[in-house]
Amino acid sequence: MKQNITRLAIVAGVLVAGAIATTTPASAIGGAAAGTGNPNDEPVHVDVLAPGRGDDAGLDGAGWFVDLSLEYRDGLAAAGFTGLQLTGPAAHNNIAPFPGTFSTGQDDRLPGLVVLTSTTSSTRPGFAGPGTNLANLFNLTGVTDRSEGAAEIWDTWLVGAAIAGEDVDTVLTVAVIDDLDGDGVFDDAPAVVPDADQDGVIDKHDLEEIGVASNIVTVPFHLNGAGA
Ligand SMILES: [Ca+2]
Ligand SMILES: [Ca+2]
Ligand SMILES: [Ca+2]
Repeated sequence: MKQNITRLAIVAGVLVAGAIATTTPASAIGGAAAGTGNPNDEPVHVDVLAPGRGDDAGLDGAGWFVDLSLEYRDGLAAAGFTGLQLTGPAAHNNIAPFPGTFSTGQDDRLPGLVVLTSTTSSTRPGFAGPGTNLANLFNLTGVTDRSEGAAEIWDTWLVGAAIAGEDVDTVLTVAVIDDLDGDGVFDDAPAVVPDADQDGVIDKHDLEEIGVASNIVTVPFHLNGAGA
């Protein structure tokens, strides 16, 4: 047990360090320009803190971060937030003190979130190409601000394998899906985003077709293929 706690502390330390070591939010330098109008009009506002546009991230296609700030205007219940999360592969998956499942698909803790890359593997087990919702691979989910009835959630993923390739240009796309079933909760993200507009590519236009509750942030960057 002591060993488990120590390991968790190490994981938490690494992830928190990553969360703090942010660069200029992508939306502040143009990321939100890919969105669907004034983000202040949307019930959810997404900021991508990492990666930054044009970054050359990672080791051998892994070891890069996706670090998000998600502000839900109507608070935690509307966000579908089901609890704090500290999770990961193998022995880290869904264990105390902050259990959460870890796989591709809809996140059990923040079930409206969609995270895509344009180069996501279609051959790794559980991965179905660029439409694969990567949200349930996030490691660390917590509540950073609850001012005025809103809820700001930070959500961080340390990418553990080259699931989007290496030495390749890619585009990260992040949004929160609309309340598709009308139950008042943003909890309707799909496991796999379909090519909804049938143009042969899965990207932000398909999210617009499905319906979003937030701005859509796109971040073009490079996955470094070199080792340490
Ligand atoms: Ca999860
Ligand atoms: Ca819903
Ligand atoms: Ca499409």
